[in-house]
Amino acid sequence: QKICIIGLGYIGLPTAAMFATHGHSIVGVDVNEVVVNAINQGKIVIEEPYLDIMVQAAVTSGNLRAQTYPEEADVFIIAVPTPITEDKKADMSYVEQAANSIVPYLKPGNTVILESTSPPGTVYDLLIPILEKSSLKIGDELFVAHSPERVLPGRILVELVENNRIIGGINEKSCEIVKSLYSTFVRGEIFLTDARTAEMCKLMENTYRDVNIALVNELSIICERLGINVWEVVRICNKHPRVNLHLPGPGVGGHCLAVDPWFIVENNRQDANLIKMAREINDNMPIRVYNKIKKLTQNISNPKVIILGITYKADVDDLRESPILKIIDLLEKDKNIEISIVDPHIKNFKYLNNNLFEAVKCADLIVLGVNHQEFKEIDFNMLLKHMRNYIILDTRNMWSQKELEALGFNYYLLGNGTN
Ligand code: SAJ
Repeated sequence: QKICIIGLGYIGLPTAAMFATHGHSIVGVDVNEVVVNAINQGKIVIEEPYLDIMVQAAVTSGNLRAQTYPEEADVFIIAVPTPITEDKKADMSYVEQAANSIVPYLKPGNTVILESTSPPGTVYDLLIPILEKSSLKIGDELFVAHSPERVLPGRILVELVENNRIIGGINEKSCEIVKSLYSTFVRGEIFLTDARTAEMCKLMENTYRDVNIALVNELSIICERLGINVWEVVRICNKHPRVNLHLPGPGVGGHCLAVDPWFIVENNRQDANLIKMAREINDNMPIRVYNKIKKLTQNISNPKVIILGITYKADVDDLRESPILKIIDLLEKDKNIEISIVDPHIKNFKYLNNNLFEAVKCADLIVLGVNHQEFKEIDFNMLLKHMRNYIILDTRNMWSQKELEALGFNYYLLGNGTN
């Protein structure tokens, strides 16, 4: 089939490449010409394991080409961002623009799939009214479904194939058409439901994770005050067959967990208490890390602080909603503190110096923000030669307290009330 995919970002592009390498003819659309030109040369501008190889194969086969405007197709997939506004509401402008952009190209028998994460009601209240401008009979001549993406950055290509998939069609025919389409590459189970339920399922999956992380972050604060090591509590509790505590840390980032719960809160303020509070707990974690940094450097004049890792999580190049950026914002306001950043996944950022040994010259405190693989193999003996004071704040429980203390570091683990 011919598929037109609007939005060639973290979801649209892997999906396009996947369909293209499974025999479909794909026109990828993005407003960003840099992205479009790169793809047409078989290259990518984002970091995701194996995506470069797949895009290259897809483009070389002739099944994938990119452009800045849509064209006629059998199926249209909308995979544009749904960010959050300042006042914590879903910004649906990209979905709106994408939907409007395909209206002139819609023909009887076409299918429109919304993959973007959206507040419950989006398909009926926003998408369908736009699609109706085509004068096609919705559900009869034009089939519509919400099939939310649920893949984990860093494992996108594996999870696109192996994860179960939700398809929320506006009627049975829409469900069946979309199911047979995704069946070309999905090996997981495909669950059919209505559009509104699909919208809520997607939001609740990320909310479940956010609330669980908030629970353990709250526990981490309590443990620190009571002189208990939260990491030990989590390790032991999780031996129970029905307990699965998540991992505490410096906060929750990314364009999903830090955003999606607000899409539920938005129109349910009177009922969504736990969900809202969890968001607030996680959003406050960077302040706690900042306070800890202040405490650890209080007796040093003009302390130099090195932040290792600033992305929203390990082994990705994505900075969206990263809690580490909030810590940096707070540190910046403190004119006495000198900041240096090391992140092998980032090429361009203020204070960035990816030569670790140069960055730590005369440093007093190393803060591990993100547990990238690269930071597992650090030569701490070399660090000792360059630093002024030997303090470490590990927010991810990546390193061994015993080993670092034996080398002469003052090692602090976030959430460990015993150190
Ligand atoms: N985090 C913790 N503690 C944990 C787990 C994560 O603090 O125990 C933090 C991470 O450091 C990061 C944030 O949470 O800052 C989010 O990371 P993540 O790995 O939990 O999730 P994402 O945002 O990369 O991807 C999520 C996934 N959702 C679920 O697992 C329910 C993914 O499957 C979704 O497709 C994706 O959101 C999305 O696009 O919605």
